[in-house]
Formats: sequence, structure tokens, C-alpha cells
Amino acid sequence: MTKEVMEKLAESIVENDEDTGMELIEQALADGVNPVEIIEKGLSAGMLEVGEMFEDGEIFLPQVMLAAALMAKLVEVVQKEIPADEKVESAGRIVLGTVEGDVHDIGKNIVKVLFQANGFEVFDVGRDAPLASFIDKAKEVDANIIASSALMTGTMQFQATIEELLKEAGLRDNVRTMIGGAPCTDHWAAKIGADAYAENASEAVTKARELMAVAN
Ligand code: HCB
Repeated sequence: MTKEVMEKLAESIVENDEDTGMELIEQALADGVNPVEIIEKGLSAGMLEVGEMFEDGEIFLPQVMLAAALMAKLVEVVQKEIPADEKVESAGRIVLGTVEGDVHDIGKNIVKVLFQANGFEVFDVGRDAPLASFIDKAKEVDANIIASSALMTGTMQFQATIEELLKEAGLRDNVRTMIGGAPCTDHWAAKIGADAYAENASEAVTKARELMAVAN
């Protein structure tokens, strides 16, 4: 049943059908489906399908933009239902952003929601963020982790630049790094010397916790 609702929800993103999307979210929440599951198995799955259709030339950029706008709207509705972590003490300070030259921020924003829901303090430098802003913000807030997002093969190289800038600033021993975004892999993380790669937002939380445990 839940699987069917998730599939229909993904379809509502593909079809750009806001009313159905809203109805399905209400239904899923009323049925007690975990909001994170709604985002990852429903909405994100739909966005992934949109990406594949774009790659196959079945749809064009304006349709992708409409789907992205609907996705952002529906994520905002669902995120309100994610219970906030009640721990008073911060789980850690994370500087998060999409690297320079890259405007894709849907995934980054989902990661932010889950970090915050799990007690991390997030300092969001935004999208198309100058690389120096990651370092400057990390210095300013004494960050534990820098988590960067890159969605294009042409911009993922900037995740390597962040490693270099951290070293130049003398901060590499104090700040752990995490990378993510569709073209990134464990292999890429190892190649550029990042401390972790996360495939999705839930994994980003798990990896951030692991990095905090190593740091302490
Ligand atoms: Co865009 N785009 N796009 N796009 N776009 C991609 C990324 C392509 C792969 C599509 C394609 O051609 N096959 C492609 C990149 C090709 C490449 O380099 N290999 C591409 C291109 C080329 C472009 C433009 C250049 C198109 C143009 O203008 N001709 C242009 C880029 C302009 C620029 O950035 N300078 C462009 C524009 C757009 C928009 C504006 C229409 C829209 C973005 C809207 C927005 O983000 N506000 C868009 C979209 C939506 C996509 C696709 C279809 C979906 C991306 C997405 O939102 N996925 C994408 C196709 C694809 O990725 N296969 C396509 C859903 C989210 C939930 O997944 O992977 O982002 P995610 O995030 C996950 C995960 O990776 C992880 O957790 C998230 C949640 O689970 N994660 C992290 C993400 N960040 C993390 C950071 C961490 O530290 C840890 C985990």
C-alpha cells in the first residue's frame, strides 16, 4: 500500500500534478508513513525519473524546472512533519553548500532538513557558493564538518579545491569533509581526500555521526 502511494507520489512530480501530490502526502502522513520516507522514496524518486526523461530527450529544460519547483514546494510541506531532535546539545556544526558554478540545490536542501532534524547545526552557504565561502564560514563558526554538493561533472572538481583550500588555511586537521551529489562516488571521495561520501540524505546523517565520533 505504502509502496503504491510512493509510486503515485513520484508520478505526481513527473506529471507536475500539485493537487495529487498534496493529497498523496496528506494520505501518507495520515497513514503514519515516515516523512523522510515520503521525501526519499516518493518525491526524490520522481525527481530521479524526471532526470532520466531529460537525459533520454523525452522532456526539456522548462519541464525539469517545473518539476524542480514542485519538488521544492512539496519537500517544504513534508519537512514540517519531521520531528525535531529534542537533544539540547548540538550534534555538530556543519557548513553545507552547493559548489561554485552549480545551481542544483534540491538535494542539498533535503540533506539540510535531515541534518537539522537530527540535531546538527547547519550553516548553509547556498548554491553556486564561492569556494572560499565554505572555508570562511567553517572558520567563523568553528565547524566540525564541511559538506559539499555537486551535481555536474564540471563542478565536482571544486570539491577537490575545497580540500586544497582547507589545507592552505591550516584547517584540514580540524574539519572533516563530506561530499555528495549525483556524479559523486566513494571512489571520488577517496581520490580527492574527502573523509566521506553520502549517497542520500539519510546516509549523510549516518556519515556525519561517524565523522563526529572519529573527531571526538
Ligand atoms: Co540540471 N543537470 N542543469 N537542472 N538537473 C542534471 C544534474 C544533469 C545530470 C542532467 C543531464 O544532462 N543528464 C546535467 C549535468 C550533466 C553533467 O554534468 N554530468 C544537468 C545540466 C547539464 C544542467 C544545466 C547546465 C542545463 C542547461 O542549462 N543546459 C543547468 C545547470 C546550470 C548551473 O548549475 N550552472 C541545469 C539546471 C537545472 C534546473 C535549474 C532546471 C534544475 C535544478 C533546480 C534546483 O536544484 N533548484 C535541474 C535539475 C532538477 C536536474 C536533475 C534533473 C535533477 C537533480 C535533482 O534535483 N535530483 C539532474 C538529473 C540527475 O541528477 N540525474 C539534472 C534530485 C535530488 C533529490 O537528488 O542527487 O541532488 P540529488 O541529492 C541527493 C544525493 O545526491 C545526496 O542527498 C540528496 C538527497 O537524497 N546529496 C548529498 C546531495 N548533495 C549532497 C551533499 C552531501 O555532502 C551529501 C549528500
